[in-house]
Amino acid sequence: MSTAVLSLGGNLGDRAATLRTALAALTGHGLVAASGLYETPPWGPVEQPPYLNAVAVLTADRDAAGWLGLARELEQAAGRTREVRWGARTLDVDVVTVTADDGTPVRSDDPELLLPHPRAAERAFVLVPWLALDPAATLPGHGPVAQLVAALPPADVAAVVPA
Ligand code: PH2
Ligand code: MG
Ligand code: MG
Repeated sequence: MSTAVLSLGGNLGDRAATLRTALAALTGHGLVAASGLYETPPWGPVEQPPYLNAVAVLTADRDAAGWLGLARELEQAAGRTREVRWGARTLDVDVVTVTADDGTPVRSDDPELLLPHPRAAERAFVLVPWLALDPAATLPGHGPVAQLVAALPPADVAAVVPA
């Protein structure tokens, strides 16, 4: 058994329907809690439409590779194709953290699955929904999510708005 934090996002098609469908599918996979949907400005070097993002926490009999497999299943079910890095997509599901049953954070340097997610600490679209879902959340190696949100540029935080 392990607990995973997943970040879900999409900016093509009916974004809300895609995210709601993905979150509904997670109820069959050990969903513990899910954030609401947040409207977020696109992050990164590619010009693209705004995203809807959400965060989910799940506990199930999966290891890190198993969580990545579930993320890819959800992406495929949403018609995701592999395209430009950081570009527009119907659904992106990223594994942010995996925590073993004894509370130990799982670390992975597999380029297919870096854990904890190497850019989560900078991303308001991950941290703000995660903090709303779990005020006690911590990002292994970085500290409490509340402190990470407090350290972000206030404009980044203010731009992540409940949808
Ligand atoms: N995902 C990306 C690139 N940029 N921006 C926002 N706001 N939300 C995302 O989920 C996102 C992004 C590629 O994974
Ligand atoms: Mg991503
Ligand atoms: Mg991804």
